This record gives sequence, structure tokens and C-alpha cells, in this order.
Amino acid sequence: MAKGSIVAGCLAPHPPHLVYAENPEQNEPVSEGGWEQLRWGYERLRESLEGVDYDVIVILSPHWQTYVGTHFIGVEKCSSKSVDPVFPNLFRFNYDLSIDVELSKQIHDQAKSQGMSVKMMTNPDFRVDYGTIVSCHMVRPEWDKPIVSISSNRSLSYYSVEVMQEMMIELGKSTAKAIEESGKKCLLIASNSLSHRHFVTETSPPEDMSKEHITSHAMHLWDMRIIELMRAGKSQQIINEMPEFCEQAIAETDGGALTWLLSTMGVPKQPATLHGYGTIIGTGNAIVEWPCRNWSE
Ligand code: 2X7
Ligand code: FE2
Repeated sequence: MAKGSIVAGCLAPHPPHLVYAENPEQNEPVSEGGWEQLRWGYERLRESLEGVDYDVIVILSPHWQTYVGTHFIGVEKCSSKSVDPVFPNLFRFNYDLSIDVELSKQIHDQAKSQGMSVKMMTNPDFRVDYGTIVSCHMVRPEWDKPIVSISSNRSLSYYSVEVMQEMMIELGKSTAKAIEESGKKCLLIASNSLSHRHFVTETSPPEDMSKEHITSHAMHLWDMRIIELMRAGKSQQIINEMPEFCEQAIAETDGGALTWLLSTMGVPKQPATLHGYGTIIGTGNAIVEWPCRNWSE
């Protein structure tokens, strides 16, 4: 069997505003658009992936928070309505998706063999988190690929951001090994915003773009710094600076998704492609692709 591979790694943020602005048939609320810079960024990412052959999407979302170990969805079919707890006015999405339980279990088993605390989630009524749904929808709105859904094990709550990131590096190594052994071609997604300080009131309508901007200059500077490091291929430096970024920019990378992504790709030195950047209720969001399929061994 040929070795499995990663066709691309993506940073794909999940504010529900993006799906709301797209008006897909699965979402109940109706909008007049908004957040176009980011939605055009997703369009560019989709164009870049057009014609790329892959079997499965592997995604880690900070909105599936588990406190004892990393969990993996272990049921083949998930279908229900996902309602954003903070923005039910924007996101009430009917989803119907497939899970690659075989690959989920392979990553689970590999992480377990390395001493990590892991669990297969087998509750058939489990509600998939909106982070996973939004990022998957924006990257692949056809919903024609199975996914592997990985939780964010919040060890930062018991220990520290540093411990959380160390564990995500380990999880990334196990993910990479399991993918290689699976023989499958995988698209990786880290589902998170960058700086994450947001406004506490909503405009009317929510898609009024005359009110949308970053919450502070400090948040802007942090976002630009991290994006430049990505574009320069300085993944190790991103990992090194992650604790300060999480603390000072209240970054949503605290959920471990970006560190896991970089680790799974082997902490690449190759430059990433920025497809778009924009703010959503003041948070910073970048759509970034590491086109691993183009890198030679
Ligand atoms: O989950 C989110 C987020 N990360 C950023 C902005 C707005 C809403 O939801
Ligand atoms: Fe979020």
C-alpha cells in the first residue's frame, strides 16, 4: 500500500458569520452578505484545492472542548441542527456528514501508544460543534468528503498554555504517523481565528460592514506578525511565540489547532499562502494554505 499523505494544511477560521453571509440552504437565518474579504479568501482557497485529489478532511476545532483527553468522533453518520450558542440569530445549520471512523481510530490508537489520554466518542446523538461545521462548509461546501473530527483537550485549564501546546505537538506527530500508515490522502484543517478580542455588542444588521474593524492596534500587530511568520515559512518560531500570542492577543490558537496543524505537517519551512484576512466582530481571521502536495520529499 502506498504511504498516506497530506495534500494541504489549512488555517480555516469558523465565525458563524461567514456561513450566515453565504446564505447556504442548510442555514435558516438570511443575510444581505458581509465579510466579503474573508469569503473571497475562502473562494481563493477553494480554487487552489480544485482538482486536488483527497480522501478525507482531518479537522481540530477549539469549540469541541474536552477536559479528560483528546476525543475523536467514532460514529459513521452525524446529522442534526447546529445552533451557535452565542449567535443563534446567525447560525441554525442543518448538517448531515460522514465520519472516517477508521482513520479516526488509527490516530486515536497511535496517540494512545504514545501515552496520550484519548477517547473514541460513540454517542450516536452527539451534536457536532459549530467550529467544525463552519470551517468544513467554507472549505468544501459540497460536503462530499468524510471527516475526522478531533476535540480540543483543554489542558491549559489544568496546567498552562505551554503544556497544552506541548500536547498538541505530540498529537500532531501521532496524526502524521497514522495518516502515513493509513495510505489515505488528507486535507488538514485548523479551525480557529487569530487574535480573539471581540466586541460585546452586535450591530443592526450584523452584516453592517461600516462597523467592522479590529478591536485594537495591538491585536492587528500580533495578527500581522503571525501571518508574516507563516508567509516566511517560520513555523518553529510561531510555535515558540505561541504562549505569548495566546496570552497577549487572547488568541483562539489557545485551543491548540494551529500548533497541531504545524506539527502534523512536520513544522514546515516552506512558505504558506495567505488567501485572505479580515475581522469579524473585531477578531482577526486569516485563511492560509500550506500546499504540502507541491513539496518534494
Ligand atoms: O467562534 C467564533 C470566533 N472564533 C470568532 C468570532 C465570532 C464568533 O465566533
Ligand atoms: Fe471560535
